[in-house]
Amino acid sequence: MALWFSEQASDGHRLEWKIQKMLYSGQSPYQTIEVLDTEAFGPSLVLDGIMQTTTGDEFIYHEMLAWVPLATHPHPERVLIIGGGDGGLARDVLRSPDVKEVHLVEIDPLVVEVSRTYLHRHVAAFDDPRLSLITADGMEYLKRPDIPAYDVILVDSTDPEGTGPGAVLYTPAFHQRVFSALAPDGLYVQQTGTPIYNPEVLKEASHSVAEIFPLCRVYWCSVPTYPGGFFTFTSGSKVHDLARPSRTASMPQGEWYTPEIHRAAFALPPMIERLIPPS
Ligand code: AAT
Repeated sequence: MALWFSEQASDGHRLEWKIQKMLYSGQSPYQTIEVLDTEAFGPSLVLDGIMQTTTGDEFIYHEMLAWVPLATHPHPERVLIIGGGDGGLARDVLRSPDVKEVHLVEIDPLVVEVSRTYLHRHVAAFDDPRLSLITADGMEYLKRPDIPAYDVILVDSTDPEGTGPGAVLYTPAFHQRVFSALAPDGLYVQQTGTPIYNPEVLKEASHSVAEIFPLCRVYWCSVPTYPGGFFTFTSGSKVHDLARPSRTASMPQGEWYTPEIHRAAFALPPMIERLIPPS
């Protein structure tokens, strides 16, 4: 009989994945970690029972989280990633021109180790000399007195619901720390989930970011892996408007991102506009 992994999207809706093989199962101090070889999308990382990234559709999320801000900032040389221990986001950040240095702050070294073993499509960045891996909680890292000013800060974290370590990254106190750690024309993006089922994550994060940053914009892409499909990112910027990018043509050739997709990503349905602050 076939084995299926099931994730509850809401009380009356769930997503199921046909599993070819359980590749890894373990427990870190922060979360349960599984790698499942799915029939649809290949090796995939599951944390605390929630599908985080798959080999088959990871490019949509990672290209959009990396390249929308990097095409907007005129000279993004130093980038901070919080979370993202699978390496997929760092890989795409390092594919962008101008990026000289990436600091990846991941709380859970076991996610990095397991990803390096099983998620071959994700992990090339760990061998790139421009990447520094720092094992720390993102909030605690930003409290360090000696950190440099970043051009771009990206949060690629687990969702804030539940008991996982991601919740702190959605608080106004964290957004204030991000603002302080950015250069005078720096910009910030964080994943804010699928508002079809979890509208409060986008609502609360976007209002918090808009209180602190002069510009707050929300954009989206479509990710089959995440329940609801319609997946959002919330950005805060000091100067540059992510909806009016200056360098889209210099981004690498991807599988999802294009200059037109970049601009189209800021067109939002009324049900989303109603949740977020006016821009
Ligand atoms: N690249 C897509 C994968 C993820 S996993 C998110 C990572 O964030 C995990 O490895 C987790 O350990 C790390 N993380 C969570 N909280 C913190 C924290 N406070 N500081 C540093 N790292 C943290 C994201 C998928 C998005 C899923 C959408 N549903």
